[in-house]
This record gives sequence, C-alpha cells and structure tokens, in this order.
Amino acid sequence: MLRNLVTVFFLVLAFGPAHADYAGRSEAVALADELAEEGLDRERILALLSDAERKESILEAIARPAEKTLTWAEYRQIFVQQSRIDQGLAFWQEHADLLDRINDQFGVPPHMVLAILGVETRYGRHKGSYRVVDALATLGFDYPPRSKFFRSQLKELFRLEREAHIDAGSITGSYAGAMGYPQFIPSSYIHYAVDYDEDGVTDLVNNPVDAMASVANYFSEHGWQAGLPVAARARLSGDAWKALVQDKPKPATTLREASLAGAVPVTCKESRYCFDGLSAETPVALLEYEGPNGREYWLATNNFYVITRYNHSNLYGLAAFQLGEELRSRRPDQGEQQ
Ligand SMILES: [Ca+2]
Repeated sequence: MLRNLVTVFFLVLAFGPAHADYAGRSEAVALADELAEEGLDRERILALLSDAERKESILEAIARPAEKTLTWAEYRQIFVQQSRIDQGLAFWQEHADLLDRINDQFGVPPHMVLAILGVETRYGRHKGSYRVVDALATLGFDYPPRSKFFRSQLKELFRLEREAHIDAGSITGSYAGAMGYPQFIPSSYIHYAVDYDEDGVTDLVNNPVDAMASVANYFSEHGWQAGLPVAARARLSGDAWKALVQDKPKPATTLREASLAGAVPVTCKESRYCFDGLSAETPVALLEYEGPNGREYWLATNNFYVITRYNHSNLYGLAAFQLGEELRSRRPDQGEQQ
C-alpha cells in the first residue's frame, strides 16, 4: 500500500499537469533557435521553458475576459467606483510634481495616466502573481486559438532580459503575461516602456516613476493629442444616426456629419461629458452601450481610440475615460488641462 502511494506520488511529480516540459516541444526548440540567432542564450531559454509550468487556471481565465462577458453597466461598477477614485487621488497627491513633468514632456494629462494605472492594477496594488513565463508558455503552447500571439510575446519576454534588465524567470504578472503597474505585455514593454528616472533599469513592476512615464509614452506614440476631449454623451433625434453607430472605436465620421444625422454632443451645461467648442470637422465615432438606464450613445474622438489601443475594448475606453474624469473633477486646479 505504502509503496503504491509512493509510486503514485512520484508519478504525479513526474507527469502532473504542472510539469509540461515545454522545452521538449518542437515549437519551443524552434523558438530558442530563432532567439539564439539574435544573440540570446539558447541554453538559458530552454532551461526557462523546461522550468515553466502549465497552469489550468490561466486557460480558464483566458476563456472569459470581463470585456467579453459584462455589459457597460456591470463593467462600470467595477472600474469607476469610489474606492478606486479615492486611491487615485492619493496616488496623484503623492506623485503630483512628477505627473506634471510627464504631462509637459508627453502631452498626456495626469488624470489619464492615473486612470490607466487605476483600471489596470488599482495603482499598483494588483500587479498579478503568475510567473509571466508560466503564463506565456501555457498560452503559447497550450492555447491554440491565440498560440501564435502568445509565443511572440514569449519571445519578447526573453528579449526583455537584454533590453530592460529584467529576470524572465522570476518576473510576475497577469494570467495573460501583462506586467507591473501599467500591465504592459512584453512587446509593449520593449517598444514603449521608458527608464524615466534614468537608473539604468526600465522597471514597471517596482518603480511607479518608470510606470507612469511609460503609460504617457504609450499614449503619445499611439497618437494622443494634447487638449483634444475624449468623449461626450450624444443626444439623438430622428433615425439617420443609426447608420453611423460603429462597433470599432476608430472615428469614421465627423461631428458635422453626426449632427446632420441627428447625433449631437450634449452641452457642458447638461453634462461634464461634453464637447463645447470643438470644431465640426473633428473626427468622431458614434458608439452604443448597454447602460444602467438603457442604451447610451457616445461620440468619441481619436483620443478615445488611443485609449483603446491599450485594451481593444469600447468598455475599457469608456471606463478609463470616466475614471479619469472623476479624478480630474476632484482636482480643480488641474481642471483646465485636458
Ligand atoms: Ca528606471
């Protein structure tokens, strides 16, 4: 009996689901060979992959992202609530001078940088506890619908050791391999993260200074325009506007065209989510949401589109925008700058 138990114990150790031995997969060897040609250490990569664990919880989580399963009313309740606003104001207080410098340099206002950190990790409180190498190996080798994407992120993770001086074997993040305060995936880390305090390490996990500047740099590189409003509630009349409603947030019409079709932005007297004085030629998207009181319609500019480059979801864009507005409206001294 005891011997049987011992045998079972060792069988579980050797063949249990956690020990997938990714280094034994032909795709993993090909990946290591490819990176070796770039000058990376092939043996280290294979050792990291050999050590990587397959996580069932990751495969379960990727199948039901909040952006796919929640209505706007439900999504908003999670991301634009009082505790997240209060934590954001405290974080702003703590980093006010730095956020002003970042605004001067990148043209991205403090409340928008904070809104991203707030939605992503509650300003660094929840940065994710999965080893990123486990997450990306699990999804890259055992999640066929998006394996190509996650294997490319796995390669970027190994390149990060050279580019950003992080340890690919120990860095932790979300179930999808997003890291640090701003939850950058490895490709974003390589292309958009900045070593803002110039200490030689681009650290998004432990260094809020690098993290905040990296969010601003990401927005700036994706076309954020300083001073351009993000979104306004739409007031509707007639039926012609229905043809303008878009699924994707890239502006496909203008304020003038939307207005001719019966979709106009509310005034700033009616709502803080307004556009007063914006040129009629401004490109906008007319977007539809399932709100707490029925359908809501919004006119969204290219800056809204930029927010959704961070997470390709109209829900995400509106949540980050509204959290930002909640923060901004409580710092009246900052109120003039978009
Ligand atoms: Ca740094």
